[in-house]
Amino acid sequence: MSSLFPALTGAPAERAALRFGERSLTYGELGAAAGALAARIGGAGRVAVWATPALETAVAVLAALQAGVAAVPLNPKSGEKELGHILSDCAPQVVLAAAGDELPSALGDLARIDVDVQATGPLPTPSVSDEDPALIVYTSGTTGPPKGAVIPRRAVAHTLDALADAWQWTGEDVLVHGLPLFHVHGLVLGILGPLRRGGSVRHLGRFTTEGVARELNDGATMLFGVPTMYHRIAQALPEDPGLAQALGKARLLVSGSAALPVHDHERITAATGQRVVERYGMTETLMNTSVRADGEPRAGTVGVPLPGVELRLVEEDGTPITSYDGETVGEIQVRGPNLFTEYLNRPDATTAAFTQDGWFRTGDMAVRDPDGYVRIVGRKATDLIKSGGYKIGAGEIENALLEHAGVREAAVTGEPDADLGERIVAWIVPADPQSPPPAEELANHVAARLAPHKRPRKVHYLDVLPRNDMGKIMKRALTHD
Ligand code: MCA
Ligand code: AMP
Repeated sequence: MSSLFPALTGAPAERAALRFGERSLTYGELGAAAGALAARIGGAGRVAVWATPALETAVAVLAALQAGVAAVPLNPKSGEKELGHILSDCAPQVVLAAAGDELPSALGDLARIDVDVQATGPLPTPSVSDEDPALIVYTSGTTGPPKGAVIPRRAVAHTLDALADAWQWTGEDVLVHGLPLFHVHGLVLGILGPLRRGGSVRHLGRFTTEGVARELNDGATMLFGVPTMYHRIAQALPEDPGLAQALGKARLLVSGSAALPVHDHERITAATGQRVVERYGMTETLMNTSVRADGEPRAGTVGVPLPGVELRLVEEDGTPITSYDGETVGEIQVRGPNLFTEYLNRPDATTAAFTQDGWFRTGDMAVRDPDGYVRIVGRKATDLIKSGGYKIGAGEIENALLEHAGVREAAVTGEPDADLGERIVAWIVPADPQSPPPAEELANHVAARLAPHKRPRKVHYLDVLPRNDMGKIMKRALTHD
C-alpha cells in the first residue's frame, strides 16, 4: 500500500506538523524522529503507546505505522484492572512512553522504550498490506471488559480521505483540539488526519475555551470536539465576546462522539454565525456519516453517508427499511472500507457484530429524512452510557463495584446530564446497611480500578434491587430523582 503519510517525505521539511503547548515538530523533524524510533521497533508484534496528550504519543504512533507494527494506545489514567486486562489481551512486546513518564506497576514487566522526539533516522518504507492492523483500540461493551477493535491501515486511509472530501480538508488547514489520544476521535481524526493531509495540528493538552480562542485567533482553521466541549463553549459565549469572535473566524467546527443537543447548536450559531458540523462514527467503523462542508447544515442530524460507506436502517428482524420518511426508526448497519477487521481474541463477539453478508450492526437507532440525512434517535442497548463522549459499559462498572467489600449488589444506569450528555449513576445494596460505603469512596474505587471517566457521579442506596421473576435486575424501575 502507498504510504499513509506521504507528507512525511513529500512536504517541505520546515512545514509545521505538530504543536503541543510550547513544543512542536516540523515535517522534517517528525519524519526523522519517527524514522529513528521505527528502526528500533521494526519486527515487534505490537507496541503499546502510553498515550498522554504530548508530542511523544504522536511520534510513537507514527513510528509504529511507519514500521508496519500495530499500535495499542493506552489511557494513561487507566486503573490497574483495566490495564491488566488490555495488556494480557493484546500482549504487546514493548511500551513506548515519554522519558520521565512514570508507568504503573501493571506495566512493570514490559520492556520500555523512551520516545526521543529529537532523534533522527531515515524513514523506513513498511512492507505491509492494506489489511494489516494499524491500531488496536479498546472499546467498552454492555458487559465484561473492553474489547480490542483491530483497525486495519485500509480503514484509516479510507476514513481520512472520505472526511477530506466531506470537509474540503486540505494541507492548508490547521486543526486545534484538546481530545484524548487513546481513542479514534483524538488520535485518528485529530492527529493522523492532519498528518495525512500534510497540514498541522495544535493540541491544547487539555480542553479549555481560552485555548480554543487563542489558537483560532492565531491561524487555526478547524476545531474538533465532543459535545461536552461545545456545551462548555456555548455556556461561555454570553460572557466572552472574544471567544465568539474567534469561533467566527474558523473554517469548520466539527462535533462528534455523541449527539450535540440542538439547543447548543443554536446558541453557538446565534453568538458566532457558525454552524457546527456533526459527524457520526464508532471505534469499530471509524467515520460513517457527516454533514458536508458544502452541504446543507441541519442541526440534530449527522448528515449523509461518507463516500464509499454503505448505510442502511433495519427493522428488529433485520428487514431493511426502504422509506426515508423521517419517522421510521431502525438500527443503523454499515458496510465499507472504513470497517474494523475483528475484536482481538473474540471471534464470538466479532461474529455477533456482523450480519452474514458483512453489514456491521452499530446498535444505534435512527431515522432518515427524505433526502437521506440520518438522525440518530437512540441506542439499542440501555447498558451503554455515553458520558463526556466516552462510551462506558454498565457491566464493567457493576463488576468493579461488586469488588468493593461494602457492596452486596450493584446496578449502573445513565441519566441525562447537561454537561456530560449522560452521567453514570450507581444503585447499591450495601453489605452492611448500617454503614454503607460513601459515594466518594465508591467513585475513587472505580476510578482506580478502571478509569476516572468511568466513576459514578451519583450513588443511590437501596435495600433490594428490583428484579423480575427470572432474577434479572429491572433497570427501568430504577427511577432517577
Ligand atoms: C475527578 N478526577 C478524578 C476523580 N475525580 N481522578 C481520579 N479519581 C477520581 N475520583 C479527575 C479527572 O481525571 C480529571 O482530571 C478531572 O478530575 C476532571 O474530571 P471530569 O469531571 O471527569 O472530566 P472533565 O475533565 O471535565 O472532562 C470532560 C471532557 C472529557 C474534557 C469532555 O470527558 C473528554 O476529554 N472527553 C472526550 C472523550 C472522547 O474523546 N471520546 C472519543 C471516543 P484531568 O483533568 O487531569 O484529566 S468516541 C470515538 O472515538 C468515536 C469513533 C467517535 O465518534 O468519535
Ligand atoms: P465509541 O464506541 O466510543 O467509538 O462510540 C461510538 C458511538 O458514539 C456510536 O455508536 C454512537 O452511539 C455515538 N456517536 C458518535 N458520534 C455521534 C453523533 N454525532 N451523534 C450521536 N451519537 C454519536
